[in-house]
Amino acid sequence: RKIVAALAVLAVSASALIAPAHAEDKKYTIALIPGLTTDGFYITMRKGAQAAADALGVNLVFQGAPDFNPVTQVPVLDAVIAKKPDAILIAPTDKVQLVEPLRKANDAGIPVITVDTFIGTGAYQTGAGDADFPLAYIASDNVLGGEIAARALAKSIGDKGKVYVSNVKPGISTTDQREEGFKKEMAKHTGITVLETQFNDDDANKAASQLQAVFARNPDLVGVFGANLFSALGAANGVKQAGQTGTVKVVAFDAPTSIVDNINTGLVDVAIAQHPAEIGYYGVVSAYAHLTGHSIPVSIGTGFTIMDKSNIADPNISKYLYSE
Ligand code: T6T
Repeated sequence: RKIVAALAVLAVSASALIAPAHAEDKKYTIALIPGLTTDGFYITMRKGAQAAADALGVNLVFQGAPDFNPVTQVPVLDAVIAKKPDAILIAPTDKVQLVEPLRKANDAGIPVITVDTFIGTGAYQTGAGDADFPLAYIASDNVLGGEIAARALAKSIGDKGKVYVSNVKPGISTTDQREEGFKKEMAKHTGITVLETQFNDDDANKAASQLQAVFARNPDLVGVFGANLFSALGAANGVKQAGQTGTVKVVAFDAPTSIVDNINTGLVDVAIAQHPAEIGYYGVVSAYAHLTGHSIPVSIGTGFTIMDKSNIADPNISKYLYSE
């Protein structure tokens, strides 16, 4: 009996010895839930995530809703949680409304990392508040992005006149922060008046009609900041439809391929490209590092590339245009 017991001990210790090697070999499944599926920003993020997944031998699942809306994103999240992936990367579509749905993932033992947008205040792993449970936040510095946009717009309008922000809707961390940074910087430009923000629900057509309505009320409007891809495309189209190309200056956040034409024709002065592929890549790398027992940074800041007429033809700049 002693021999049997000794063999059992040996077997247990041998399996303990080889267990870590097996853990490293495990094929992890990481889910990426974008803000919406039909947006070049998230399509590009997916490419970066896939590149990292291929390099690490991870199975990447990309599942999202067709519009940027917590009402459609939460059921997608629930479906993903039910499949028990090893980790979830998500761009939450609302700072508050995604807290409880994401806590379900966390309670089920699925590590959560947010990409692009955050929940709560975005300060994670602090032990404070009820939305600090995600392990990490990987994104652009959106307050800084708003400041960059304000400086670019101020420069293109000669530091004076009326402008406004075309934005998505309140409650989205990224676009709220861009507006905050924009207004903070514009407060230093005393010759510039920032009119009331127009919210378009991520609908470019709505952003275009709003531009025309604001222009009708303010014929001395000189500029607009489109705070994300659809806000910017829509505002630019509104400027074109109002026959104000070059007179009403447009600074665009995000860089879909169509921005190239808009820059070349002078409809858009400056586009601020984010680096969504970088966000996706480091999202997967962070999740993998965590799953394989390594500590990860609680926040990773990714870069911007500023595009205008002078540099848009340079391949080192145009490589940051989003995929479609
Ligand atoms: O600007 C990006 C993203 O950063 C934001 O959170 C939502 O809008 C975009 O996806 C662009 O449409």
